[in-house]
Amino acid sequence: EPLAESEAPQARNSALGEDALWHILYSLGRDNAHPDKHKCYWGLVLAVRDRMLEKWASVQRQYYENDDKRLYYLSLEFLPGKFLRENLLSLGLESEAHTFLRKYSFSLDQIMDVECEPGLGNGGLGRLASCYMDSMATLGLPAFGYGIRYSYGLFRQEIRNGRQVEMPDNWLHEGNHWLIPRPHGLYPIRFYGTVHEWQDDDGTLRHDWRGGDIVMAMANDMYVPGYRNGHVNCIRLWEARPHKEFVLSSFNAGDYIGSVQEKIKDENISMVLYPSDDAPEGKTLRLKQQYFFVAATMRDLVRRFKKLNKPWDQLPEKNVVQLNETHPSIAIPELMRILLDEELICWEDSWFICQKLFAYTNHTILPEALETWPVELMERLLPRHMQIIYEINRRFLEDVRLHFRDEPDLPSRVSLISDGPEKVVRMSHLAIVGSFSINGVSALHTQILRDRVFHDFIRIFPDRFNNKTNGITPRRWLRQCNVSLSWLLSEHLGCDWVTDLDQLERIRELADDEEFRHDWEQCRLTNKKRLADHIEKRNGITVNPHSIFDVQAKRFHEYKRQLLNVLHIISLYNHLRKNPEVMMQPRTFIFGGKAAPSYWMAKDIIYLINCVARRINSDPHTRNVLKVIFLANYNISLSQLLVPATDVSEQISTAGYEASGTGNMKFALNGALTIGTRDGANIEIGERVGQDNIYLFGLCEQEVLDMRNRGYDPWELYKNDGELREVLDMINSDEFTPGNPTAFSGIFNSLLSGGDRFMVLADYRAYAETHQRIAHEFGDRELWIRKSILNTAGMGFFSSDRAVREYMDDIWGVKPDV
Ligand code: DL6
Repeated sequence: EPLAESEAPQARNSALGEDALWHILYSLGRDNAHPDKHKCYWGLVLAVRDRMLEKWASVQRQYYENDDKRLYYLSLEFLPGKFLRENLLSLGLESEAHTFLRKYSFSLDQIMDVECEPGLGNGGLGRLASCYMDSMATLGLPAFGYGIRYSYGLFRQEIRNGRQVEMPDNWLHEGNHWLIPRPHGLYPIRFYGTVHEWQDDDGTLRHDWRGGDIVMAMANDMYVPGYRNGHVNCIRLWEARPHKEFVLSSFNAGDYIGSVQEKIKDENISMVLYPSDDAPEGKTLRLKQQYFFVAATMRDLVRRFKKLNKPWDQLPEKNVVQLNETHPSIAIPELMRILLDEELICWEDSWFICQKLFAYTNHTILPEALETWPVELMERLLPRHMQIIYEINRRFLEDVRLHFRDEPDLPSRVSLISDGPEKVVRMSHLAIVGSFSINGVSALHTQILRDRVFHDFIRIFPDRFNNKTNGITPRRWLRQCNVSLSWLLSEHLGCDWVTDLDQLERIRELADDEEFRHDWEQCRLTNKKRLADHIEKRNGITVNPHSIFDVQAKRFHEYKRQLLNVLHIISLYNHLRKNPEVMMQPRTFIFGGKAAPSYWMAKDIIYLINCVARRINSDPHTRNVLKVIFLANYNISLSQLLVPATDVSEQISTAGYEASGTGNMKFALNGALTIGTRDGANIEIGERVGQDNIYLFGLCEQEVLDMRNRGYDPWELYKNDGELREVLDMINSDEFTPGNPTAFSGIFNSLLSGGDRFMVLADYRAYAETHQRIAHEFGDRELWIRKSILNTAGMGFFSSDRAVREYMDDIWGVKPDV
């Protein structure tokens, strides 16, 4: 906790470079006479960190002094991307850093290579958490992020012989000075054990959870500076530490290895991030991770609250907890346990406090992604929590029966516990019942939650549901990743757009200015050349920077339909081979993304793309006009390179399946044109950038439902569309895998005999026709650049500053402290 004002140290006023040299010698213990790029990097990190820590300490002090309401943002995942450039930018230290580096003949780009990117998330949900932390700091909110300091982040993807191979991501192998470990204040976290009942003096039945295993939670703090406002917040990531260094009994009994294994078992909890974002694996270790980080976080919240000496009913007046998905929803029974069993508050008051404290964001409607935990596992691992969940459920269902007397089936539909062959706790129901706000992440997604997924709950809690369309931070996703465009924008608008993205509207009128369009195109070309160089280095393939850069970069999942994209590429290839004389707009199709290691279909789709790429890129008849690139190990850094260089952004999920998408926002903000379905936030992007400046195609959500209800037969499409049939027959033969005709039979069958769950074939024709239009319009440079400008101009709404302001005003009730 921060020092009192009088004890606070003076802010540093030496030059950044001097401090970096000082740290190289005194903190790193290395000779600082002729620092190489590693030393320069680490020295700079420590010098920048000093400056953040000073600000952080004073901000923390301020929170206490001003008696601020605090926001706790609980997320099992964060994907911050690399820190150095971002922090320099936010703190206004970029030019000082350049001056220092120039002295030793390095560029910032060069030393950024030294930094390891923390992959502490799977994709959209984790990246959203990081964008929101950036906006919270920029808006000066008293906010705290909480998560897990995984030793191994999401796996590193390699492509070998066209297939994805997963390699461990040991991101901490060189240490990481952005993270400050706090080994002195550890919390004990209990698992298993038993519940004892006792009676207090009033005869009230009380509970006490005892025994079991104890694992220690140690904080590691990661700092998040606001953009040039002197505000610094922190994300606290918990690391599991052994309760005792060694189990003394086994150690003394001569079982040295056994005692070390106990220690390792405890540390396992924070060892690795689960690599699936849409199909929870239901493993004990995962539930342990969830409870571990939530229990430590609630300890921190309660500790800070107790310092204020306020009555318990003021807990929700001084704090609010946002649950990022259901992963942290065990926080609800955990707080109940603390209030009931430790603070001896009665059920009614405890429940009142809980329901006013928690808010829940839903990020998915895929039925397989809605989290459940077997009752049997919960009873063993968290016996007291299971009792509390039963009691929450009993009281809730009693209420439901009372208010909906003529709907006898309703209680079982909304119950927190589902009856089936295996009884499970439905975590989304727990989160809904225990929260005062439940939000979806785009207008369509929230509507689907209302109409279908949580329809019953809307009637029970009509006021709890609301929409908060996602947003992205303009600092990383424009100012940092697209330097040339940022300069052009600042030249015409001034610099305020960085924190007030609606200002971009003002470039609308410049779309008619020929000189501005010319400059715009030059910026885009610079970015495309940079990406082309990267592709040449990484993949050894030359691409034409004047071709259409068509990018689909995101997790691999059947609903995201990378398959639709590759089917269309094959049909273009066939067309070119059959009509060598036609002039076709040169196109470069670029893919990036990881598949969950156990998701075989997604991995087969990666293999298909790579096999198609190998074939097309080596065909002398087509390779000047058509290229297919798979960029391995898609992560935030790669995304920062791709986003500003993209002409066409592929957002082609089956309508009704993508909750929002945020990649769609990043590309459009940087002037890419979207080809997309009427899904997630694509719809709202279309409304903002104008329907003439986006290529929406295919079935809408209602049409998907109707078509399925009517009976959808993909074989009909196969029979009637010759071009499509030819493509499908090719993947069902050894065309792309010579000698192995069954390599893609799984894919072929899923599309035809398997019923094409994600309506790939149903949308194929509309997709192909839309691409034809795109190729044609890309050739009209004036038209295309105008559309590109109008995309950027219309994207102000999708700033995460806007989204966080909405959360702040409508849900959290916290105020900026600046
Ligand atoms: O809200 C962030 C992001 C959305 O933009 C994506 O559409 C959605 O798929 C993603 N959801 C998840 C689900 N994770 N779990 N569970 O990552 O959230």
